[in-house]
Amino acid sequence: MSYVSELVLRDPAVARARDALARGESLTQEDSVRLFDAPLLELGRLAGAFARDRHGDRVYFTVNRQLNPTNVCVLSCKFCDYAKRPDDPTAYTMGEREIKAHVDPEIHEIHIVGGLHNKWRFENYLDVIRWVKEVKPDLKVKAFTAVEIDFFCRLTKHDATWVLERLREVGLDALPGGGAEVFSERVRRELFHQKIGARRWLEIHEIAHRMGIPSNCTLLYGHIETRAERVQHLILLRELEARAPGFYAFIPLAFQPGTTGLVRRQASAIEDLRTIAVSRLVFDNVPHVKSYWVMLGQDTAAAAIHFGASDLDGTIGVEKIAHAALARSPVGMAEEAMVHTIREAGKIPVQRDALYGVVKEYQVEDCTLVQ
Ligand code: V47
Ligand code: SF4
Repeated sequence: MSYVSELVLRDPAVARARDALARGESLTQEDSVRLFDAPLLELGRLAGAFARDRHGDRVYFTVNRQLNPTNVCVLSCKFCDYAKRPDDPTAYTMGEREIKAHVDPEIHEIHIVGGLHNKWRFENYLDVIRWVKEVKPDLKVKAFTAVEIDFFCRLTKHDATWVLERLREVGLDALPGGGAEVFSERVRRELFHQKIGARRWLEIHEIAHRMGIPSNCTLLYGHIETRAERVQHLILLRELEARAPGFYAFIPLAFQPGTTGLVRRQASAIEDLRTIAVSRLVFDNVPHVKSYWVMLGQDTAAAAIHFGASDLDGTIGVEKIAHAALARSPVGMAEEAMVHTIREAGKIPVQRDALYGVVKEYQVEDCTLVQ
């Protein structure tokens, strides 16, 4: 017996998805694309039930910091407002003191990503992890996307296994999910033709998983991609997880138009909720779908808890990538606000570290802290 199989649904496409999932079958490309047009609340009920079958009423978050050591980048992806050329007056590169100051003693995860610096060597990137670990040796480090790992391979002329081993030696625990964008050659050619494509991104995460390094994965949506391309992306990730398990969470990243001129406005909140729900149902073997409040905004991120999301990411501190693209969400959220948001959705907040180790499960009385 499961929440999914018990659901009474009217819409034929959502009911079909329920029946397939209840039989333990994954959704096909065609059925998944059709779900985007299903009645919103029926779709949400099915995705919510699916998440509940996996996690009960628990919704996870972490007290973390994002560390972006440099915005200097040798690439120029068309959707990116964050990266700067080395001579740009707003280009920055952090030093040891600034990096160490970022490591708040309260945090349980640090998420490190940044640009592909024209002058840095692999050693500079290793130093970033070393310095973080010097301040807090037990801190869980989620660092460097597959795009950065591929860049390190080219810098060092070594393969990804060698690069990942060196990073693990200095304290890497997991890879973040960035840099995947959309696994569509059409979109890649148009928006980020200098960057690695689907094959290399998937290869690096597969190598990491086989080495016992877990990771996350993302989709950048709400620009020029089609819904069919979103679904294709989810299916490729689902196939990788089946071949070489190791993903913790899938994070749909809502494109922030910023100053790029790629689209006139951001995907609507309804489209965000549909994308979260379809992701939960299609990518049936990933433990969590994250509702990333920085890009969704706090209200949509909270609503997504009823559309299959089981993780709210973290408190973050200062976020730079989405805010360079003019995201209107606050730059950080307090632990109390996270707890409050999850409880308001009728769920149990669980604070985790980067490896989903439980730091604290909040009881009802813990929430009296919160107004
Ligand atoms: O790789 C860049 C994307 C990613 C924009 O692994 C943009 O837990 C929206 O990957 N609008 C970085 N997105 C963020 C990321 C992430 C975030 C939170 C948690 C995790 C995780 C990973 O942001 C980049 C790129 O795909 N990005 N510009 C933009 N204007
Ligand atoms: Fe550089 Fe990443 Fe921005 Fe592309 S998305 S320009 S690789 S920082």
